[in-house]
Amino acid sequence: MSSKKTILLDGIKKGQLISWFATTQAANTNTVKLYDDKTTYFENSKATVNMVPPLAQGYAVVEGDNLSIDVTTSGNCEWKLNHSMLDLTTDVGKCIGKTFSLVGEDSVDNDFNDICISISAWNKTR
Ligand SMILES: [Ca+2]
Repeated sequence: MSSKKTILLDGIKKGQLISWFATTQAANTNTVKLYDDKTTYFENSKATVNMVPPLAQGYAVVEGDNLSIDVTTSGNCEWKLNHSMLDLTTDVGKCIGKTFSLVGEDSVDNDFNDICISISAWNKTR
């Protein structure tokens, strides 16, 4: 048995510049895929309790719509995922981007270090 969940990164849009950092600290083989309807930005797997090296890190300009993340674990438990999407704002409150954070638990000890993903997205001005 394995568990796969998909999260739509609604709020991060085509044309924004994104950067990402993802890692795992898990005995199971955990996989993260970041993609939209035009391209896949990365799809990597890790199966080690060492948090380094990271699962993935990089940047891109978002090419399509419906930017999404798939997280898959080879373990026997259903993923428990906590995630948030926040506005990046100017000093007067204008929204100029988003930050997305996710942590996940793939087993029963509830340390929520089995997956960790951070994505920042900024509006491109030209
Ligand atoms: Ca755990």
